[in-house]
Amino acid sequence: MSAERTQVGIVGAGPAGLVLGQLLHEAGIDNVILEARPREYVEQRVRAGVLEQGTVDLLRRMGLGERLDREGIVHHGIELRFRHKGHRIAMSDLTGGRAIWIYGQQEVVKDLINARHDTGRPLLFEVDGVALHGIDSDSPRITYSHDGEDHELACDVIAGCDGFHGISRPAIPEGALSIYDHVYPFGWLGILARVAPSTEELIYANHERGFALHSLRSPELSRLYIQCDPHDDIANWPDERIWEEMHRRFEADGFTLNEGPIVEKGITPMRSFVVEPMQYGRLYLAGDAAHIVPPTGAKGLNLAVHDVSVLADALVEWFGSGDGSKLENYSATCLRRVWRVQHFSWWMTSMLHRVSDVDGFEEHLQLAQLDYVTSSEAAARTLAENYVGLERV
Ligand code: FAS
Ligand code: PHB
Repeated sequence: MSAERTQVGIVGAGPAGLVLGQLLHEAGIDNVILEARPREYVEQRVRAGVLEQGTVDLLRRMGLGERLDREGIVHHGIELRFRHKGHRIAMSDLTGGRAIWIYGQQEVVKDLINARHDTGRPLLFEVDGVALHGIDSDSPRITYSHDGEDHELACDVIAGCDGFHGISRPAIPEGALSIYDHVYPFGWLGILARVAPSTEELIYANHERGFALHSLRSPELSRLYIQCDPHDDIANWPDERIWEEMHRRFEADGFTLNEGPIVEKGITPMRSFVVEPMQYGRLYLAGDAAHIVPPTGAKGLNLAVHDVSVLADALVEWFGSGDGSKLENYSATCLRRVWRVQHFSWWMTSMLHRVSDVDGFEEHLQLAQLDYVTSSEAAARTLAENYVGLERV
């Protein structure tokens, strides 16, 4: 067993772990990132596609804006489509110029991994058997094996950035966490298609056959989602059936949906999940390790980045001056934004997805909400400021 030491041990090389590692590096704080999967897998995993203004501002401040500014696509509005008619929400006009960027999560991860290598600091892929020890002591440790050798990493602090299915959250004793978990009775069937997007801005459609979302990745790549049974098997969805359903749900005067080869497809269940507190002893949870939002609000990645920007700030102060006040308040500070984002994501999800609705009451409520948010400037501004990302919560 070889023994190493660092100040911050980071489990997981997703957006949360990689951004934290970079921010700590910039502050001269020693850290090690441990990732279970191979580099190729982490860099190819198709997930988020929308970056909030605040996330883009932070990546630029970290010197990671070059490719984002060259290849990312800025959007100043979104479309809400219902009763087969589109309604634009002019987000930038309603928020003093704030916007969103279309830039794939895997592109953000690639940029962060390249930046990490430029720092020369450790980022180990394909680690096995990661386990946490002494998290409620002043000398927590992480044990793991890598390249067939067992290692023990002594730390001052551990950051659990290992996602929903990671080992960090379960390392916290039963009963020490309050768990809020809401699973939706529907999922998303998502596709990546090698065809020019059929729209300049994202289209969120509420349709009698269910929700649909037209997003994109580049002028050649479209990303689309439709509401489906979360337990359905993707094998039941041959490409023709997917396109037929897409055409029906995006139907509107003067709109044509471009079809092309589907290069990736999958079904994702949807849940709203939060644990409180997001810290236990010297273990700090960030991102999907602590909370999951339904993707309707495009918030998961952005919330993960916000968590670690709060954690990095608190750690810089603690290691720098010994003042632990921000670290003690890490969970409370993050949870204010977590619940705001949970509410927004649940609200968007409830307004846009169809549930079995015997008497049509739910449907009328949804359409009344959509009529209001697309006719009242005050209501549209509420949606816009949450979607581009609130500066303060
Ligand atoms: P991640 O899950 O990204 O990263 C955790 C890392 O930890 C992984 O690399 C994993 O391999 C590693 N790990 C796990 N267990 C480990 C162990 N035991 N040891 C070592 N490493 C371990 N969010 C948005 O903001 N916008 C969107 O448009 C959007 N679309 C989405 C679409 C889909 C289909 C999905 C599934 C999610 C979407 N999300 C979206 C949410 C998503 O982006 C997550 O919020 C984001 O990946 C969270 O980042 P992390 O917390 O870093 O977790
Ligand atoms: C995406 O582009 O993958 C995307 C966009 C908006 C969402 C969810 C996913 O709300």
